[in-house]
Amino acid sequence: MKKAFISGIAGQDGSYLSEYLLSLGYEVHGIVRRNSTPEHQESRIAHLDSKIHTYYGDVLDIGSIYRLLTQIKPDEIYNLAAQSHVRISYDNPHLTAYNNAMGVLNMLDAYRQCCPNAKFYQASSSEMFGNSIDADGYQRETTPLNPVSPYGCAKVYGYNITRNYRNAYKLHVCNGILFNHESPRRGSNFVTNKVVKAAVRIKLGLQDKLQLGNMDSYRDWGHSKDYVKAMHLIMKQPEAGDYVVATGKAHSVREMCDYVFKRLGLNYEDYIITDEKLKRAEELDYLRGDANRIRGLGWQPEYTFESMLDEMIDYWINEIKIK
Ligand code: G4F
Repeated sequence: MKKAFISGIAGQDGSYLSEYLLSLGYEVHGIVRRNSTPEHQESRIAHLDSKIHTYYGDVLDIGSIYRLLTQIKPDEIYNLAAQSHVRISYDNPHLTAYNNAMGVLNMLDAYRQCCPNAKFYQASSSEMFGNSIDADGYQRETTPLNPVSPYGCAKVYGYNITRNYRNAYKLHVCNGILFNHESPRRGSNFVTNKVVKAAVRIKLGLQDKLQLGNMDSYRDWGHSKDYVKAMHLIMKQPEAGDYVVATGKAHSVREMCDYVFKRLGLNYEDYIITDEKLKRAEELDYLRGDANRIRGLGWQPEYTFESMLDEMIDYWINEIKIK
């Protein structure tokens, strides 16, 4: 039985990855950050409680990482822990750098010393590209990294130190460069889930208006369930490498709002108010990924933009009606 160790196991991707690895027969271990409201902290993995092994831990608490990796001796390590909100990285730039840059180094170094025969996955991000875009309108593995947020800058360090450990120490370490990926488990301060939840509440008469920031940026949105399968596929390769994971289709925030409100029989223009505070000091305008490299290994997403949003709409209708 293979053993996996996941930092960020209680997050959206950590929870779907745990389910996927369990379905493949893995023993799954992971660290959960302590916070003051424990009842919310593990809600995404509560249904897996008896099947996975969780420990309090943090990528900044180097001692606990060394201890756990020494004890568990995993075959695969997935470093998913991060301060994952781009706008909040402007409010907390130092914390974002500690978690998303130093946290990667901590994990890599503990891995190198405790279990160097394992494989290591780093959750890199399309936010690293910033406003770099190839002439054909896509970002891919070779597109220059030109980050436009404290989050993106920290992720570039994580990406580079991962490549450095691969080359310098001949370790099996990989970067998945994931474009935006969503699901009903997405935090509701990310734009898709924020819009879906608010639109359902408006439909049910529980809310009048929705405040949003920039409506004209484009994102390549996929489903987290599809993307965790890509993570595992990347790790399965005999040779370590870096892979873009994306759908290849871009939609604006405005188009996403239009789809969601229309599905509920509403016109988004009647409800959305622009709030300058929700805009970023520097915006990333357009993301569309060319995932040909990983598609060449057989990966392809099962969800479309529409079926992903439909699932989120159904989730919130059930969730809100029950309460
Ligand atoms: O949903 P978002 O906050 O995602 P963002 O910033 O693209 O970052 C996500 O994807 C990255 C991959 O590229 C990940 F690395 C990162 O961890 C995260 O998962 O915002 C998407 C777009 C942005 O252009 C933002 O300006 O939506 C725009 N937006 C407009 N109004 C808003 C809002 N975003 C949020 N969160 N809240 C708003 O009210």
